[in-house]
Amino acid sequence: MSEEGATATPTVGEEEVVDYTKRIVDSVPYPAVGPMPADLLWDENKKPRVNNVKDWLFREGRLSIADLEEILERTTSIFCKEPTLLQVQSPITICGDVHGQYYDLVKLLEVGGEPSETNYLFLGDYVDRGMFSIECVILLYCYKILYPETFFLIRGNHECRHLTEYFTFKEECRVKYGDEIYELVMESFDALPLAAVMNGQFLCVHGGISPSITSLDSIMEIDRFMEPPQSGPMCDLMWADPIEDFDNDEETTFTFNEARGCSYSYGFSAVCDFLNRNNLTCLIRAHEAQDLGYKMYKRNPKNKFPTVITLFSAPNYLDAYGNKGAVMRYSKNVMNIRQFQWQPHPYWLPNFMDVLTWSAPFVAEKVAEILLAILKICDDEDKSAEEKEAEKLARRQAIRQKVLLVGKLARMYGVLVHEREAIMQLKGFSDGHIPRGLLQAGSEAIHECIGNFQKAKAADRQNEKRPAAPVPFKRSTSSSAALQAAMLQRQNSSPHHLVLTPLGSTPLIEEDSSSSSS
Ligand SMILES: [Mn+2]
Repeated sequence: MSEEGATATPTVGEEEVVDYTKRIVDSVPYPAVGPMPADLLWDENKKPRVNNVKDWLFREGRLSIADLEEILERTTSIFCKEPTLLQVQSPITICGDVHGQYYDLVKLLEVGGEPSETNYLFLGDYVDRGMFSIECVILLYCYKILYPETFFLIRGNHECRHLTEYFTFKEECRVKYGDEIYELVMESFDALPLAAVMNGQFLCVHGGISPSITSLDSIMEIDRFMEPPQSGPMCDLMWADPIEDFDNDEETTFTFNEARGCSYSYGFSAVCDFLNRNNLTCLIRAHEAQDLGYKMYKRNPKNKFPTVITLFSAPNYLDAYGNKGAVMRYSKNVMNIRQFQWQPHPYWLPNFMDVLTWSAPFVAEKVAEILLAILKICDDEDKSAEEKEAEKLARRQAIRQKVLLVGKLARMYGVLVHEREAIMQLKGFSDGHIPRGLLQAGSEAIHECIGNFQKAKAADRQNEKRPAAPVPFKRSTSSSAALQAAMLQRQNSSPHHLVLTPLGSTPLIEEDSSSSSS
């Protein structure tokens, strides 16, 4: 694919023909070809040159399997040494769900500040749904290797085998790097911490609190090195949500979480109880898409500070929600929400489909059209045939039915061809199946299903649930020595005890819309 060796545009007579050795749309940059060269990736101290990595992945480049294995193994061993409940300090940028939106993650890092100069905490859900999940993992892990003491990642509900297999990440790994890399990523996920306390004041998790967690010590006691179970404290930290009527209902503590099909929904009173008991100001969590990228819940009457804040950092989630992304900056006791808009990204066919599979409906439409034409001819010729009247009628009837059927088929393929992208988006929402009857209902019905935030959210609702066919409650069967050592050590050691140093004064919230960028 070298552009240098291209010859002059060949001509036929006077007419110019397209030269396929040249770039047709030369404003689109060339993708990065081949694995990233080692000297571009590693510096002399064998640390990743993270800006090179960021650019290389941005240009759709890949790493060599060996380099990627090294990144994954080194990151896993760092995670293994971290406690289940991290202690992080401001100035810090806290981020919600990323969901494989690499081009938005690059934007997030611009908005949130240079990781060499500020601390970071990501609240999980790095993978699935978006088509650039492995790129997100690679970039975040490179930062982790570079800044292990200031750049932090905790586990979201998507960081597990069960969901990555049900959604897109496993297939993405298979297509881009192979199954062994997928397994190594899963082992790194098994080692991720589950929660963090920022400045001794804010509890940060992916989902929320749990009826089986009453103190911060009980988070530290969780043996986390495993595929997450379907219930219990570890599950709740990653899956729980605030109840729907959080701001008005002061009675409810915990109810079964219907929307997720597992874990709990927690009410204002449960949160206040937990915060007061543990001398905390606020619960910061992610896990739910927000139109503005964040949501502040009912304030604590004691300090007028929101009891819960949701952060969501995947703008225009699934290319359909039209939402903003947001991160939280916390510095010198001032909280500042920074919103950002979605960025354009390269196009992948759904489920990383190849172009031949994708174009099959075009071929089918044409074949159906040809069949239809032939059958019509047969039908016309039939009129002149000298057969008995009854036989004639029966044959006609049979042929008419075939014509009708093929005609219906042709119409369906027609809709498929013309509305293929909208349909692909819908299939992405509904586990690869097109809702029954939608193809025959035509274009308008299809576009009705892809609309604004509320409509997209409603269409996507079933994907918020924990997928059925639960995996057996299993301990990580890691081959990684670091992971095994960490598991053994945690089994044998008694939990650490936290010393909290509350800052005394109540932090301020600074509303900031000027930092919104396009
Ligand atoms: Mn989530």
